[in-house]
Amino acid sequence: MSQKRVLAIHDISCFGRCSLTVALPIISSTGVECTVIPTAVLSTHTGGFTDFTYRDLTDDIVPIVNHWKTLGIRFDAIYTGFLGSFQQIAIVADIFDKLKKNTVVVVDPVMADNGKLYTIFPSEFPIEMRKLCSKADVLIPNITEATLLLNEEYIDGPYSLEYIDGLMKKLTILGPKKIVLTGVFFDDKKIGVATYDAETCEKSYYFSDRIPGYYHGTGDVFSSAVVAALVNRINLSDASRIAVDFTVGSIKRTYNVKTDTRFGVDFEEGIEQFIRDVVSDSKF
Ligand code: PXL
Repeated sequence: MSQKRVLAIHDISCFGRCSLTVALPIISSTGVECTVIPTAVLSTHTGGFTDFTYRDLTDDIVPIVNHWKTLGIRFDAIYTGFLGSFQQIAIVADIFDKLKKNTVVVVDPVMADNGKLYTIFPSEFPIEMRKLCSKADVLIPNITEATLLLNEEYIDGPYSLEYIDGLMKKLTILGPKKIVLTGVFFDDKKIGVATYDAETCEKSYYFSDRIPGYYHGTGDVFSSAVVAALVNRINLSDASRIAVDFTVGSIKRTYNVKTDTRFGVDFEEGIEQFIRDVVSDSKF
């Protein structure tokens, strides 16, 4: 069996543990090659820091892909997260078409949380993001992103099972056949994920204790773990369960030592257990 290869298309936020600085170690740790296209270099992520630097690398993206086309490189998965502009979204959508060859496309439509579009994005951003999401095989939104993609009003939880199932079904109508919906809760104690596969009609729910506070980069830790598990031929519900355990463990370690929540979560000390979980469920 040849080694699997993922292409991760995200920015590099030099400090703050998100995007590529998270995707690379998590995906690589499971024995999968992680190729990257850095879309921008920032001194930190944009969540809670001011005066961060931003070097846009949009002009480099197409030449990188054109070079690869001469090399005939194939990817088992392409994984995208934070994208900084309409132009980047359009370019990445083209890349899916150019590079897809028996490739699973995973889109985390990073743009909003807690009912609000991130302030750095214009109000039309979800419309462009919807176009990208329509090309995904696996979509990993939180509830706010799901409502923006569906052009629905955001409502506060706790949610009902019918509401969550309805959101996931409607998202599959946009294009992706597999949905992993994060930030799902039916009461105030537990929070977790729901999954839906429109091809098999399978659904799953997995919850963990809610930890107080808002931790940056947890969406990227979670989605990177899902991608790593899926490429290791773990099914959608087990991949999501493993990713929840890994993310929650990372949040707990960070909560216990009271690190500044902007600095990201301590996922590094959970990697050993994460690898064990992936290996025990992997179909290889
Ligand atoms: O974690 C997502 C993310 C990635 N990259 C940048 C961000 C964010 C979230 O705010 O600002 C630059």
